[in-house]
Amino acid sequence: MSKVTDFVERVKTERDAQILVAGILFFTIAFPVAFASAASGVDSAGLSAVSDYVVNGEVETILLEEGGEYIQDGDEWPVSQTSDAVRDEIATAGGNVVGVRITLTYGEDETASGASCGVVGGSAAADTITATLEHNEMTESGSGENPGSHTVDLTWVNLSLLDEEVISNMSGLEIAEDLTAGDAGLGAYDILIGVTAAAGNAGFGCERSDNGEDVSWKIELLVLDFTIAPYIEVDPTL
Ligand SMILES: [Ca+2]
Ligand SMILES: [Ca+2]
Repeated sequence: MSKVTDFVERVKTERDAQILVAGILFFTIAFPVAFASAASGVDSAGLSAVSDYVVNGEVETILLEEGGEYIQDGDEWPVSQTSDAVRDEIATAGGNVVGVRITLTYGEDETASGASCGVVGGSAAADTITATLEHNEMTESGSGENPGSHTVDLTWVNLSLLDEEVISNMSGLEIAEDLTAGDAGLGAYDILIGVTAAAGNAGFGCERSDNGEDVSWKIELLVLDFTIAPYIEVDPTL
């Protein structure tokens, strides 16, 4: 007789075996029911009502690329990145990719040539360094002048919710939806870095020239982790 058949026979006849079976059935049926009702209780009582909520969020950055290039005047340098390259880091950070960021730094490389440059060398004219970020047909651009640095963020969730102390007139679920990117945050990120150079004026016998600029950059993904809790007002007079 197999062990299973043996056990079935014991269940038919022995009281201890019957209690064991009843216990197993209770735990396998009762616990999922208990957890399910607890979870739906949180939903219905906690976040689905339109009420006052407090959101705590933290944006983590994941490095996609650090690079640099001498970009000629009038040229644009393209950079293509995808979320696949940092899939594990995204998962570790919680998976909610809400934006892409580029930080650019640049100096000034104008040259002055001519016998009188030591006296009437003039001064540099600022170049314009521009970055354009694109993801899922959304774009964001930002420019800066050299020498210096600037940052451009392209984001696709309502990050302004994080700046509010208390959010009213929304349900917690709506807030969560507005802060969650899902699959729309993943995929390709296309970046263009452009330089428009300008040369300053110098005095007689000296000429300034500027062919472009040496630009360094850091490209990062922005990953948002957040919690939403009902806002409970404490009466200070109590
Ligand atoms: Ca210049
Ligand atoms: Ca330059």
